[in-house]
Amino acid sequence: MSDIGRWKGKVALVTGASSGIGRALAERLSAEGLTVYAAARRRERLEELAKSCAGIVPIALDVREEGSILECFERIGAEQKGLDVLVNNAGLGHQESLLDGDTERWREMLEVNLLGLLVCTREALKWMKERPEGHVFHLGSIAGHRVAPNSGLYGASKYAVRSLTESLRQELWEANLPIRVTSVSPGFVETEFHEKHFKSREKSQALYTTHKVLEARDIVDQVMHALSAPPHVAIHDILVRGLRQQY
Ligand code: NJP
Repeated sequence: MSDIGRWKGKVALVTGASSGIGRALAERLSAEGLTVYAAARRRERLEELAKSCAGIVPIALDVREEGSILECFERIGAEQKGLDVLVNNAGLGHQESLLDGDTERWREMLEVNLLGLLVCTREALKWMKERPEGHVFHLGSIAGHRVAPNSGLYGASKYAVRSLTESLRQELWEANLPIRVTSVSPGFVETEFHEKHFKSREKSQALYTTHKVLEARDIVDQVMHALSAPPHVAIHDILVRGLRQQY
């Protein structure tokens, strides 16, 4: 039977919690009684969030800096002696052509969407092993399921996230660890993502009028569904799009 109650009192880390899906997830997990370390670079946003939600602990994190990730986990380890849930949500998608794209923007996508996710996962697992049950979530993308126009390196990074999800599952199986891993691949969700993607507020707003796109809480519902599944049930791969999203 599904049971979110068993996570009450447990500890979660959500990366990219200063906006969009990450913020909504931090709010929901704290409402379910978890202590949530809400991590991102924009600290003032996190502090504001912590003021309105008991159980949220703001923590500065730049996933492009290994030192910053290590500091974050040192603090969680010192304060909690373990970690039960990791949500690798920090991510971004610049629209950069493969023909003449900017190397620094390619690098940022690779470092945030992939390297940061890898280092956070490795460090989290050290603490999760101390717990009777653990769950790692990777925020992937529908762009990791089919090659869409202009998805370029962003799509490639999200294909890699799916591949890493399965590789991690296999390694956890080999190690006989009671830790589940789930990749959640959204279609269009109204957050700050598209404004950065298009470098234009108008274009992002125009996208949201083409059909009823997903809301951050729709993705939160998917995460909660996988988290609350009984311990022997591993929901591995979730793809969710708005009903009227064409591709
Ligand atoms: O986007 P947004 P979403 N270090 O822009 C953080 C995937 N997705 O919620 O550091 C640490 O509102 C940034 O924090 P800050 C997408 O690929 C989305 O939609 O303060 N954190 C912010 O909190 C991503 O993996 C859609 O700037 C860093 C967060 O990331 C996930 O969903 C569709 C960071 C981004 O919040 C959440 O994106 C899809 C760094 N260096 C997949 N750089 C969609 N929205 O339609 C960024 O298929 N962040």
